[in-house]
Amino acid sequence: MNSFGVVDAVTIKNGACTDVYFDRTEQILAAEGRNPRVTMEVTATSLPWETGIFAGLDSVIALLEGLPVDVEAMPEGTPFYAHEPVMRITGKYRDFMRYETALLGFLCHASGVASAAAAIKRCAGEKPVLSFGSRRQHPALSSVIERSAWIGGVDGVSNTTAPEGIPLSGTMPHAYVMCFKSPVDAWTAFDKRAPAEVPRVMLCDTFCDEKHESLAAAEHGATAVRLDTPRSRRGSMRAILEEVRWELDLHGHPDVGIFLSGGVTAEDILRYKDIVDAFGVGGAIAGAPVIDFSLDIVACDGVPGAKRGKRGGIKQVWLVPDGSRIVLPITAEVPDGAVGLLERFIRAGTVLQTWDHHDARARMMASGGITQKERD
Ligand code: PCP
Repeated sequence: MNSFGVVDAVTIKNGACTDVYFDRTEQILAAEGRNPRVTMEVTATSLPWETGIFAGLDSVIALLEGLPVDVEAMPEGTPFYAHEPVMRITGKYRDFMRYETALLGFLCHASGVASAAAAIKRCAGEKPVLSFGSRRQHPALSSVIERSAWIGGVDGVSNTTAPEGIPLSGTMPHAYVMCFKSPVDAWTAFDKRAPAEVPRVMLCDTFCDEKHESLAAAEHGATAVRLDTPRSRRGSMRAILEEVRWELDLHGHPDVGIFLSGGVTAEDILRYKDIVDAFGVGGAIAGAPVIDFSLDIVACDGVPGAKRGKRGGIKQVWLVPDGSRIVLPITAEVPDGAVGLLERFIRAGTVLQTWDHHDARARMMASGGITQKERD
């Protein structure tokens, strides 16, 4: 454990980051000489949206590599539905049981962020969505959050620890503007000093009315104005946005875009996307509800069966040529032309596939991603 309260990677890899009931179970099973060969599947029985986007597999593979287990899973970026197994692990139970806590944590969190990002991006359509929310979670999770948001389809992220190749976005905080005598001084200095490739998105709500600050920013080099209007001032955000757009157009700045941030939700995006050019989304992505995955035995010493509430037997999720999906026992006949979504990633502890977050994002994009907005 380091000084920030972060459990280190070695502790996780050793299986020491676990729930105490696994310690007790392990000891008693060993004393009783029990260690059945099991297959366990990861499923969610309900989702925050009709579809989820699977993420976090990279960490699970790193966790299980070297253990005497086989692992099949959906590749990262694959959409999934409730009751579909997204992963299965086969091996002697005591050889991997204590990793359940960490592996579910990896999948529940990353898939929750990726699913929220995909749902929000679907609402925004062609309008860019940027992940601004790493500050809403423990900083040790920043890279995971940005990676998952990228897999879910956001157009850029703000945290500098994001994995390689993910575009970084963000220009200035309110504190920057307050370091100058006036917003105009702040924008002018930014325009003068910031690298040429950084968009001139000027923050326009620090002291004054959004309309007047936006006009001033447009006259001092802004390519877009960012409105982060405090909740206490948002009588009607729609009216503020329309007024800013009107005045910018009236004064010869139709090309200056409007960027909205500050507590933006999927509903806000649907409400304002006709007038807003890009969105910065924090908590609605970084603080997304986790996917409620569980890991359950579905076969024990060759006998199919599961606990109450779960479906027994080893399964495959088939994508059939008409685009529909079906979950069948692994022993069932393969539907004509169907492709199995669970692929082998580990055989007897050896990792068989490599990929990265860009591959996962491409898979999500090609699949069509989230298929329905938030359920009621
Ligand atoms: C931060 C940033 C975005 C916010 C966070 C996104 O705002 O400017 O607008 O997170 P959210 O969607 O959860 O609100 P502030 O914390 O107000 O920081 P600053 O004034 O420095 O921009």
